[in-house]
Amino acid sequence: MKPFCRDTWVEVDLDAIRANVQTFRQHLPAATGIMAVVKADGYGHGSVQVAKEALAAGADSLAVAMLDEAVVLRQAGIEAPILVLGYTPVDSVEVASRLQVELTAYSEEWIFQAEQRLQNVASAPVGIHIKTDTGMGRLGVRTVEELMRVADAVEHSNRLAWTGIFTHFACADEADTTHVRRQHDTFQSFLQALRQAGKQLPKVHCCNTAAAIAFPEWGYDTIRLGIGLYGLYPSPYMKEQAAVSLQPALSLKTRIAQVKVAAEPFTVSYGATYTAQPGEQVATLPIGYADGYSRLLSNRGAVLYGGKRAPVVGRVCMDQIMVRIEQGEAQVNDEVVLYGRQGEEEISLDEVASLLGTINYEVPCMLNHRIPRVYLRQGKEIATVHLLTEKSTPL
Ligand code: UAH
Repeated sequence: MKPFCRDTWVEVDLDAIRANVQTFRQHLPAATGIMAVVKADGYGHGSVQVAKEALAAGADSLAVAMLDEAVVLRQAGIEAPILVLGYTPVDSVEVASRLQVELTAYSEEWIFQAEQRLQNVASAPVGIHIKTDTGMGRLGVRTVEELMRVADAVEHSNRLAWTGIFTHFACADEADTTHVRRQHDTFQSFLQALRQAGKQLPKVHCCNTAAAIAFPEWGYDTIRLGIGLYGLYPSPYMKEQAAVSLQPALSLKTRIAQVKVAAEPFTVSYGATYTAQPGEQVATLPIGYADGYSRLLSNRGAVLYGGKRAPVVGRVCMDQIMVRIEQGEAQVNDEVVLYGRQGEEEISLDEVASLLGTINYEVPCMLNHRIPRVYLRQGKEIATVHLLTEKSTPL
């Protein structure tokens, strides 16, 4: 029996994930590790499956945005080091301690509070990566003085261990390298100040995918590999440069639910914004904006059928869309590709992002738990995950 009851699914090619890790392995200095960034459920691909594949392919640690995402990985039996990149409320530090998850810190106050909360906790000290804000304007210490105070506080703690220092770049994916170079200079000056104060530097990291591609020599102890892990380039500029060759891992597929051939004109979907003309073949597909297929694709998007493009006609509904199929006689159950390849044609996440006026990162993240994930190795299905029907705590 099929493990899910709908004809719309995401396919994740684990061989592509593996190949992308290996590509970065070759691109980077041998001493630089790879921290696989699997926040946001692995950018919509499934954090547990991507994490396992990335680790098997040569990544040595993982990163998430929030502690709950790390809990999911530990519950799945993953023992590799995990860093939470974002803010952790201090009342959750016991969870981090119990699960041995490293946290990001950037305030003396937070460190004192965390230290107090952990006084009666028996497990090993919680690893802390200090975040420096060198020009992102988001999280992190901004001056050498602040950095010294935070570093001293962590060093003096017996419940926290200083295990990392990092920064995050704002413009590493752009042709103009002024901002990223300025940020890197500031980061270097922070590191130098710590050395001069006699401090032993822990794990140092600053590169996201874009910086790892453009400046592999800035890899330090590890890079934080996000979008590149999934086979996507951080920006159209970086795609054009093609300094590394990446393989997209995600496809979105469905099957036709109904076919109508217009004997006379009929209007399609809410608002009747499209009229099918006699002879036109309109197929209804079981996917909509409630799955993360944006309503902004109404009368703009396209899908692939029989290796050819078929335009989305009318408005995207909550659970269904309609497409005009111009070749062949479409049948109920025929496969349609919404994102990915079919034959020689491709609808890339970059193309969809550009239609939506956003970045490729957002497109897979929008695909939510209504859509089952099917994992492939060598083109064969090896596992499925359908979060919608997974058991949860009863009310
Ligand atoms: C702090 C931090 C992030 O928020 C994200 C990443 C990964 O970025 P890419 O997806 O662009 O590689 C790293 N670090």
